[in-house]
This record gives sequence, C-alpha cells and structure tokens, in this order.
Amino acid sequence: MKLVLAIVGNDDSGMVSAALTKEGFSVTKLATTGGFLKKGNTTFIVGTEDDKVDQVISIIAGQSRRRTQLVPSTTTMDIGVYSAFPVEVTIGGSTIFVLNVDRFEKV
Ligand code: 2BA
Repeated sequence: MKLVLAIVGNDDSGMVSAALTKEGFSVTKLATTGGFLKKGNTTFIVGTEDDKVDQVISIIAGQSRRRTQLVPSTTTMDIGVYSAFPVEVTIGGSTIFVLNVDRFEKV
C-alpha cells in the first residue's frame, strides 16, 4: 500500500477532490500554506493500493496541470497616463510525494 501526499493550489483543490472522490478514492484534505509564497494550498492524503497510484497521480494532474493565463496589469507612464496590458502568468501545478505504508488499520 502507498500513501500519496499531493500539494495542490487552492484554485484547483475543489476539482481534484471531486474527481478523486468520483473515482472511489478515500481522501483527506488539509488546509496548508506554502512556505515560500505563504499562499494557501491544499494537501491531499490518499491511501491506496500500489497499482492505483498512477491513476491517483493522473487524476490530480488532469485537474491541476500547470498552465498559463493572461491577467490584466497596469503601469503608469511619466505623463500620468495609465496603460493596461495583459501579462501571462503561470498557474496550477501540484507537488506529489508517494510513500510506502508499512501498516494500515482501521480499528
Ligand atoms: P512549486 O515548486 O510548484 O511548489 C508549490 C508548493 O508546493 C509550495 O509552495 C509548497 O507548499 C509545496 N512544495 C513544493 N515542493 C515541496 C517540497 N520539496 N517539500 C514540501 N513542500 C513542497 P511555496 O513554498 O509557497 O512555493 C511556491 C513556489 O515558489 C514554488 O512552486 C516554486 O516555484 C517557488 N519556490 C519555492 N521555494 C523556493 C525557493 N526557496 N527559492 C525560489 N523559489 C522557490
């Protein structure tokens, strides 16, 4: 048995949670915070059989893939004019750890 720990951005966590649950995986969600950016993210804990780990990773990747998005940005010019232009930013992406489970019990 394996334990999948997946750190997912909060924007994608709802979709990841819904997709994992729909496919029958038991999921625990922790509200976590990235140490570098101090932004909220969600850590998923999924205990599953070895042969289902790839499916879990594929579901998480499918719902949280790293992608780019155009966001509006403004700048002030010397003559006091505001200029609006779109800036491409990278969003999404997940960090996934797979750990061996020595023992699993529900009592
Ligand atoms: P990512 O590498 O995609 O990491 C996103 C979040 O995943 C991290 O949030 C952290 O919560 C978790 N994470 C990633 N790698 C981890 C690991 N090896 N162990 C435990 N948790 C891990 P943040 O720490 O806020 O980082 C946000 C983004 O800032 C990172 O995106 C990375 O692009 C950048 N970053 C992180 N630490 C950095 C550093 N020391 N120097 C430069 N850039 C850094």
